[in-house]
Amino acid sequence: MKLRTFLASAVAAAAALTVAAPAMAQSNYKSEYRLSLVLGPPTPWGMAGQIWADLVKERTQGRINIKLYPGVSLIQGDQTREFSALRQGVIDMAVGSTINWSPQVKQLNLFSLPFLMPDYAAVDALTQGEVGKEIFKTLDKAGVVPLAWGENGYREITNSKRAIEKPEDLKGMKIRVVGSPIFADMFTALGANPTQMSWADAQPALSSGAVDGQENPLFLFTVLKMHTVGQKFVTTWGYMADPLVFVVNKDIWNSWTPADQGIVRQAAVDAGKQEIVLARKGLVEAGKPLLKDIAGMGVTVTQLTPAQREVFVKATRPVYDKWKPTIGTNLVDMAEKAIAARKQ
Ligand code: X2X
Repeated sequence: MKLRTFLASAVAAAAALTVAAPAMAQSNYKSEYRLSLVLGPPTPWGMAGQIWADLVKERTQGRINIKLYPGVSLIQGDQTREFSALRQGVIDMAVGSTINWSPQVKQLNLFSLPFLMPDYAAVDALTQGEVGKEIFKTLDKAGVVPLAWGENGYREITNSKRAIEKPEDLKGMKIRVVGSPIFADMFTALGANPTQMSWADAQPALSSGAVDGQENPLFLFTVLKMHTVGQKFVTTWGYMADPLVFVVNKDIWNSWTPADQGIVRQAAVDAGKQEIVLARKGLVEAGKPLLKDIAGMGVTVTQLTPAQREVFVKATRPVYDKWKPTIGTNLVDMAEKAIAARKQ
């Protein structure tokens, strides 16, 4: 009788364990995962986060619930601290620009080398090829889990003073630049007066005229109506494009079941693909409709001829050469080869 009771309770306990197992895997799940971004929806960058969050929620039946924190609000807008915060667990996950993480991961300055990537095929040759894999290994070593690539985009220069056709036109112009020192080097080489500040500080600085110009992908020009803060001149010079990277904090990643890890990874890949199409919208179609929209706002849009562009390439070449060993000579060589071999 006693034995039978014992066996029965043992069976019951085992049954309870089996039932409890999937629930237990989730009991260490957080009710909300905090996703950091600089730009929120409706920018392509913000949509990258939104699409990722939506796909994950749907495919995990709500087991993983991601909330967007645009404006890098988890770190009070200080975007150059995002990578450290991610590593430390202040941030659970992020869709971040290579520029903002470059102060901690110097290899990411690769994408900021002036005029390295002449076209979108060159960007893809890097992110979708061996170079992309190499950079993911570096990010993994640096303490985060990289999952997929997205795109902020080609950063074109805008200003309130004059049309820029040659480096001399930038002379003395106060230009807001982003957080990696390579940008200060480039704008100094071109004769401008670069001022490094966060995006949060850049917007009031543009409105008040504290700075004359800035550089960012052109969708941001239209979303923010930059012509209303005096940005009357746009030059498309395509000097660099910043990819976005979808990443998760390591402890958070390890707290998920392998099945859920697979879902989150695939959702990042899918979101990245969709977002890259959004980021290029208006810039890859014949006649570049986005440039027409901007011209329609009363803005002077200058598209450099190949010869004009070449003058900027030459003027910034010393910066390229200076940064190559810092980024890693082998990595830069690998990137140059991948670009030379790209399908156009
Ligand atoms: O600060 C910028 O210019 C932005 C929004 O493009 C980045 O975060 C790199």
